[in-house]
Amino acid sequence: MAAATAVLPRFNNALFHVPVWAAHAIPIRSTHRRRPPRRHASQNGPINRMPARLPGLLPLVVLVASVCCGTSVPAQQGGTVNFYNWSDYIDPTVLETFTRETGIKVRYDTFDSNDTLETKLLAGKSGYDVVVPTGYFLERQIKAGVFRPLDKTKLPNLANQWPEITKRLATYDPDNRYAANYMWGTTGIGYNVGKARAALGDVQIDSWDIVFKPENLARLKDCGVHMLDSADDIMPAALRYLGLDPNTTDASDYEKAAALLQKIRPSVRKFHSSEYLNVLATGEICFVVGWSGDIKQSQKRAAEAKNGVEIGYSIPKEGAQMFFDNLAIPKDAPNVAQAHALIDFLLKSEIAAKSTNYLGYANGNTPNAQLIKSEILNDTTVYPDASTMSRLYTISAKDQKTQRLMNRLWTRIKTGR
Ligand code: N2P
Repeated sequence: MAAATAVLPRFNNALFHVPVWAAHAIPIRSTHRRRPPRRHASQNGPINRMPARLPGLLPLVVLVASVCCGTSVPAQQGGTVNFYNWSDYIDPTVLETFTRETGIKVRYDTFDSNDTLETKLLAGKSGYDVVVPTGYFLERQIKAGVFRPLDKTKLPNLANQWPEITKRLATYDPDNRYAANYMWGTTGIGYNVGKARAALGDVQIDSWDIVFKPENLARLKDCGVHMLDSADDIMPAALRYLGLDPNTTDASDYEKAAALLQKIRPSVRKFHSSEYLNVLATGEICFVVGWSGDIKQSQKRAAEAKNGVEIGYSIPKEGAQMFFDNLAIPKDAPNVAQAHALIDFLLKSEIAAKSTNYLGYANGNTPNAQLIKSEILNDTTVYPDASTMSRLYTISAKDQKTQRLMNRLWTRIKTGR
């Protein structure tokens, strides 16, 4: 179908266009919604997500899918796909629908750190068929030869990908040979509106000042501060705050960022990259430097619990990291056909939109105004407008020496030494 595009009035930069064909797409309605079991990297173990079989409905589902959406329906393949994804990064009904439509079972494991994924990929024989590295990790993992090129003939839904995002991804994966974007987001500030106001007074939480001025973060210490356990997210934020290049390779810049982080270290209760989603929602912590969609999910969870907790997410005005998380197939993946089937499924317009609606992250497809909830599409902290976009920076793969220095400093910061 012709991908004529119309510019949404608010998205007045070259990046944001919404396709006219979106008007023809019909969203899939899930019959039930339940929360994914919370799994941390430490609890990993395969989950067999084969749903109850619905043989009588299957032909109908296939027929509806092929009539309504104009996308190809994968053949009934069967088999298994081993999917290793970030925690809190899937709507479980998406995997159930995939299995129902394709007969392919999904064994699903999660991680909450690129380093964990990288260790497995570099060791080889991970047993995974689809993995989700962030752009700058993808870049060096491609160089290390750990992925198999995508067979694009098996991925018709690549046509749905947003050319602007594909282009950005190509800075990590030249010619987009190895990966397709799944979701993208930002690293910013999540906060409990009431508790933050009580601690800080009526100030706008729109600056890294709240994090990096020790006297500010100290005010939040008692209600609970978490920070991502990710040097690749926190170090660049500190560099940017100091007016330095978040991609610097100058060792003395990293020393300066580390010195800044040491000063706020006493106010951080925990460095952890997935626990905050839950404890921010319950009110056990009041502040986090975390990932946009996880904080959005926390917000939703608190609202659903009607526990009086209101969560805000802010992209600090000094600028924040924009990251791209991507679907790729390890070179030694045991189930290559099933891996392609899963990737293609995740790129379907209605499935990607469903994921975004559930996760609060923007996806790699051209935004579809008919399928993505308007409150998400109009949320400039999820789909940034031109002025927000101009403040976002991206990270590129570091040379080994810089990466080692950063990791060494990070360990020192975390242990408070
Ligand atoms: C999902 C976190 C993904 C963002 N929980 C990290 N790149």
